[in-house]
Amino acid sequence: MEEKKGLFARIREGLAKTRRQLTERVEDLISYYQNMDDDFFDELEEILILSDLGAATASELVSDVRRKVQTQKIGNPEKVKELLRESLMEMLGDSEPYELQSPTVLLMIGVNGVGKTTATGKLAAKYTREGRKVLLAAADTFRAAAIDQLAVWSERAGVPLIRHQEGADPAAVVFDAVHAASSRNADLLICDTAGRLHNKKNLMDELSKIHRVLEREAPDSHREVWLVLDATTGQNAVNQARVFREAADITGIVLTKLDGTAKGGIVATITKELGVPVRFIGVGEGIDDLEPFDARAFCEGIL
Ligand SMILES: Nc1nc2c(ncn2[C@@H]2O[C@H](COP(=O)(O)OP(=O)(O)OP(=O)(O)O)[C@@H](O)[C@H]2O)c(=O)[nH]1
Ligand SMILES: [Mg+2]
Repeated sequence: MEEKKGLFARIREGLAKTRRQLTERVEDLISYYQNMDDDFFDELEEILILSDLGAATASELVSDVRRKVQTQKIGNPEKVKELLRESLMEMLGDSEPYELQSPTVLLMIGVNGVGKTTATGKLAAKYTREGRKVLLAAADTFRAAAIDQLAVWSERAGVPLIRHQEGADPAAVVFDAVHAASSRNADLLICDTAGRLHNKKNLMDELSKIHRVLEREAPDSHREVWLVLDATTGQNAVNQARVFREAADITGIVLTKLDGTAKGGIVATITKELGVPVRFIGVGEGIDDLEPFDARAFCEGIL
């Protein structure tokens, strides 16, 4: 229970910008309109779109709120905030917390600069704290700096890192890491990959090569592919997710940088339009700034 309370508080904190903007705008709207007519609902929809809920999601939410206002004969605009939260909650549904199966190989993918390496480090620290044995693989071999950056995280988290030199074949790094993970009885091997795969074909080629290694060398490991998305890019992140989904079997999403943006509504769009569960959210640059995604905490955090 204590932990749950902490989680709610931290998610709330991370969503502060989104909440402030959204709440302010909804309250302005409420104070301006005496009754809830077409204009009121049009403006409400616009407010939601500005918080990056996405046009389709915003429109569905507003229709739902409107229906409730009519069927429940609600005349007071003050009620709208509560109805909105309720409708959002119904739309997202309750989220099951992610349960790590042992052993798991987790691939972190996503475009340049979204926060893959940072999320890798945070996850390594989190599971180590929980008593799991974690290993990292530096499968982003594009730059020496990328490998060094992951090395810093591996030290912070206190987990071993399997690395090759710059320019090495990422699949070869994964090959070595899988063997190291199995000989150390690791629960979780996290592979940080490069964001510089210029096109879909490169990405697919590299991922299928890694998957082949995993099929051959770690057939009994559970496999996860998590797409990392930067919340500050708003709808762009949703577009990225669509492209990546065509190239890879994504099993989860990590949404980063929610602390620095008022575009928190993006979570709803991703959950709803992509059907891939958001597993974790990033709420800062520190090692502890990663929270498991919880739909209820999220709804309360943004409204
Ligand atoms: N505020 C904030 N910053 C974050 C978060 N996650 C990552 N960052 C910052 O985003 C920047 C990029 O993070 P990286 O982890 O290097 O991103 P990457 O996807 O590995 O980047 P490439 O390897 O270059 O593709 C860094 O400055 C991080 O500190 C977050 O949740 N909140
Ligand atoms: Mg990186």
